[in-house]
Amino acid sequence: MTSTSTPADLHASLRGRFPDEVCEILVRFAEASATLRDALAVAPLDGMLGKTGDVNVQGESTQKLDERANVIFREALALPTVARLISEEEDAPIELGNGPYTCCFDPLDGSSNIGFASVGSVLGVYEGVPSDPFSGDGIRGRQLVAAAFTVYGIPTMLIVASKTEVVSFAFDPSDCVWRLAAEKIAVPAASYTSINWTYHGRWADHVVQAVEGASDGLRGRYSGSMVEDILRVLMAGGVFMYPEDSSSPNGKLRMLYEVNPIGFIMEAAGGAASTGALPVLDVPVTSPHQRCPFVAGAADVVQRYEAAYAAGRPD
Ligand code: AHM
Repeated sequence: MTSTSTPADLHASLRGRFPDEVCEILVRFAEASATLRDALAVAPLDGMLGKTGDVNVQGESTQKLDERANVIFREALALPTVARLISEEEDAPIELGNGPYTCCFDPLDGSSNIGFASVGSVLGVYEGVPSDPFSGDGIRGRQLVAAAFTVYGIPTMLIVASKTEVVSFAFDPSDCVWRLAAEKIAVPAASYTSINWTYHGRWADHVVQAVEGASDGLRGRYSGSMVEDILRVLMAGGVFMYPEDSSSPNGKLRMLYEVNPIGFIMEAAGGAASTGALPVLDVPVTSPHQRCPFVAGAADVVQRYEAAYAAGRPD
């Protein structure tokens, strides 16, 4: 379904699906995404491609656009209803106040593709996070009340999920607004398998069996930007996998602002998201940048992965 959408209409499309305060957070995320889209579009012309020379808390070289994106989202999401922000680009949580929500974001996902291919942004909105978030049992993905991600490609897409529904918006550059593109998105039957096969030699035997079992009969597509690969899985069916390997024993992707928001969106679209052993949304997160293995997509394919993983796993 297509309909016109002004910024107010974006808010109206989200109202009814979310409390007003969550709508406001999601609208801010959409507006910040539009700002970042503009910056990405002219980056080859204005000296914004390339590295800063700094290394972030993950040990990765920071690019100029990573820093720019972080500032854009940090400023946009600093609302009175938000108690803290947790960003991939910040060492520690940014404490803001006593609001009910904790916003976790990856300002620029797929950094290695900046200037070459699609990149994106990811947001998770958590509720009920204690004032000392990583004490005790930590945070769980089940505390998410909303999640969203943007893919800066052609088209530029915004995907937004509540616990029960996934909707998409496309950015219309002719008048710079987000227009409703699709409602009630459901992961279709599997088509594509999305994984970095060059890591095959680093996988344990049970991971090899699980990856090959899940991929059986599917066609390979992998971009190096999770957001792009996840958008394909959501719209065209299949599975995205970033399992543990000998170089990354807990996988690469971070739970609070990558794995959990995407897992929440997959479950809301009727799919599934797993570490291989259990749903990602049930894993306790006890540090801001905690990682976990990640398999997300059509429920039957994820179940196939889990079954092969359990059967082959050493005791
Ligand atoms: P980033 O936060 O540095 O962009 O890393 C996350 C990205 C994902 O978008 C993508 O799925 C993955 O890293 C690709 O990693 P690899 O190059 O190991 O396949």
